[in-house]
Amino acid sequence: MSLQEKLEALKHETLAKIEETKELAGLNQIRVETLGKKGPITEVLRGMKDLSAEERPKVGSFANEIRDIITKEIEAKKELLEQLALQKALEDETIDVTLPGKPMKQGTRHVLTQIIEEIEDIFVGMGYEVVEGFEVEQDHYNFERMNLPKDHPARDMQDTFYISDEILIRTHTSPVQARTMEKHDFSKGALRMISPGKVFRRDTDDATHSHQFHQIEGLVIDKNVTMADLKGTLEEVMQKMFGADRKIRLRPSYFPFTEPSVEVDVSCFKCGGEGCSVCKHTGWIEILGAGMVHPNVLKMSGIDPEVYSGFAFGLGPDRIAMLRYGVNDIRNFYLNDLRFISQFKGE
Ligand code: FA5
Repeated sequence: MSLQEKLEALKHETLAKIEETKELAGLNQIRVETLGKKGPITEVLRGMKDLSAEERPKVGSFANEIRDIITKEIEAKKELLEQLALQKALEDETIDVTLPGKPMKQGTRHVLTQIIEEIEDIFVGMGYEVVEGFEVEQDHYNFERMNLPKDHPARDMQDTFYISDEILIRTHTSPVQARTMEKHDFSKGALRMISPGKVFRRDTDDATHSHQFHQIEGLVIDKNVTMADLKGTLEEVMQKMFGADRKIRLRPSYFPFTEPSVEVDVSCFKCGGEGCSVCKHTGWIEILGAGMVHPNVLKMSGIDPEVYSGFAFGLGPDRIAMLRYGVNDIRNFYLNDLRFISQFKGE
């Protein structure tokens, strides 16, 4: 077989292979095998040195022609295969927008968070600052600075989880009072703050007591603050929370950190004061503890009780949530039972 015949046969064989191949990888292999350095065309071109001067240019240009034809065919096939691959990928990724969607369940904020945020909004609207305290607290701030020295019998009112002799998990949010008072710069004006958070007591859990619950502390210190300010402020807050017709009443009470101390009742929002199961037929609901800040507490925070006075209060959002939604067991708030929690959708 002459060189030309060999080249002609090679062309037919290669074009048939190109035609047949369906993969880019296979096409590349054909290119390497046919046109590569060890391929048959290179071999033919190498063998030209043995040809006569007359034949050499003819065979040379024929070999080049065949190489060009094969190269073009490979390029064309490559483009075709690439297009087919793209088309297939597009088909595979097609999204059927008419398929029904999967419904997503929307979560809600916990009912206690909702109540706390609602109370925060009311106080912020009245010019109060929201302050964070520590859940792990020193005995010093939780008790001593609240006028409850180590041997004070009123410590029994709040059974305490101690971590060491000096460290505990706070039994109320009142330590935030002391921490805020000692930092406040009164030359810049009055101190008005609330502080919401978790508190802990070694109470036995029952329907109305939990070893972990929430409180919102409130504190106002300025010149000439009186009991009337306390009453007016709390009445306004209760009306914003429970309706414009609400009234409050103060009953004498005892807290070591306030003098005088009061227990605050709000007229029943369910029956309007006539008596029902929510207010245990008294017409009133006990809602928080409060009082005028004890002079000892002011002194211990570096504030002169002859110049400044103030009021403080502590309310329990868990109890408020129970009253408002008719929840008869406080433990429901802490069980993470979605059947219970998801009833409170919030706004
Ligand atoms: C106090 O803790 C005072 N620090 C409140 C205070 C602050 C008075 C500032 C004066 C001035 P008391 O122990 O009464 O007070 O608790 C306050 C509120 O927390 C109660 O009215 C009640 O709503 C709630 N509370 C108390 N113990 C529990 C409990 N085990 N579970 C749920 N809520 C409770």
